[in-house]
Amino acid sequence: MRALVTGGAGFIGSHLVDQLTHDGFNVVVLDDFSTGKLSNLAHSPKTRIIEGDVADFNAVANAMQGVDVVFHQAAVASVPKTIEDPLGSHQVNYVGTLNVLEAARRAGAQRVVAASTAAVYGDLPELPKREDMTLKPLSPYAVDKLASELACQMYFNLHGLHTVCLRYFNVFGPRQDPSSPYSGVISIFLSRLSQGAAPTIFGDGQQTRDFVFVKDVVRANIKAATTDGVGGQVFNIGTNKRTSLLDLYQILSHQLAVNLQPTLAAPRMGDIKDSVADASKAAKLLDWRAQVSFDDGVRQLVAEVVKR
Ligand code: NAD
Ligand code: UD2
Repeated sequence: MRALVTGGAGFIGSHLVDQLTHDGFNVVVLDDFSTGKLSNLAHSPKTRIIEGDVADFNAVANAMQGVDVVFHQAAVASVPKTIEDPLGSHQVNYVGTLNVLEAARRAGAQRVVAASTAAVYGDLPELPKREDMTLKPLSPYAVDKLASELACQMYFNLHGLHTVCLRYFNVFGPRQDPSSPYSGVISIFLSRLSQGAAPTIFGDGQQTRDFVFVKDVVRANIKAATTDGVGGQVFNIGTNKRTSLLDLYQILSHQLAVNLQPTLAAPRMGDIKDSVADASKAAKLLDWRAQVSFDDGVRQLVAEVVKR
């Protein structure tokens, strides 16, 4: 089986490449290296790497040759970047998905699994989030991800292409890049604490998130690609549990054995108070549940950081 991973040099994509390689897939990566790194693919040296842009149909069609299954991870994943450049990010986040679907259809690929996001739920208060709830995408990022979900469903309905979209909640794990202020909060806190610098908590720290470990997200992708009868479906990928930022701070400080007071700052504009998945649909139809507890995930991550 040949698998194409778009965005395969990124945080989540590279873990997916490692697992697919381990499972015996012949893996092709299409990535423009805008945020991805070649070093993320060091564990899978046999991967065929194509440098190219998902917004360029010919590049996608070329990478698609002989592919059976596609894992579409490439995106401008930073919400602020999509607010700054809605036209450019639309080419990647929506047109890129359309290119993947159309190239897959033309090449006779059987399945496409696409990365979506909990951002499609916006700031509506009802919790936990279920797939059938009202959606409220609040950024170009969320609108393009929702449009991509609809395009995936459309290709299933029109062409029978087996598409599945996964709404990831807050993913964390090794290789998450802490370099931007809008990187995942765990990667930022860990990077600062391990350098002896105090992180900033925006707001009172009581806000909660559903942190899901990257290896569980990889398992969800593989389940989505290998389960029959789920074409055209959308699934939440989260743990059903929420952790407050203050708890996160304490757990990280404890595991790193540091004692630093966080800097407190005003809440971020547009910050959502609480977010947590109801992931029972994935449990029922994909037989997927998060297996790595928050504490274990953080332990694995801290061990990697300390090793470096
Ligand atoms: P990432 O930035 O590490 O990975 C994205 C990858 O896509 C990078 O390797 C980047 O170089 C590549 N890429 C970007 N634009 C491209 C283009 N035009 N053509 C080809 N490649 C391109 O981010 P990530 O956290 O690994 O995100 C992976 C996917 O998961 C994205 O679709 C993102 O929207 C989604 N997602 C992530 C999270 C999270 O918590 N990390 C949450 C919800 C959804
Ligand atoms: C996540 C996604 C984002 C979008 C959004 C939709 C990530 C990295 N971001 O944003 O792409 O889908 O959900 O709701 O997955 N914080 C601090 N200090 C810091 C950094 C963050 O206090 O240095 C806070 C931040 O204000 C927020 C929480 O930590 O309350 C989580 O922040 P995040 O950027 O990791 O993720 P989130 O949920 O805001």
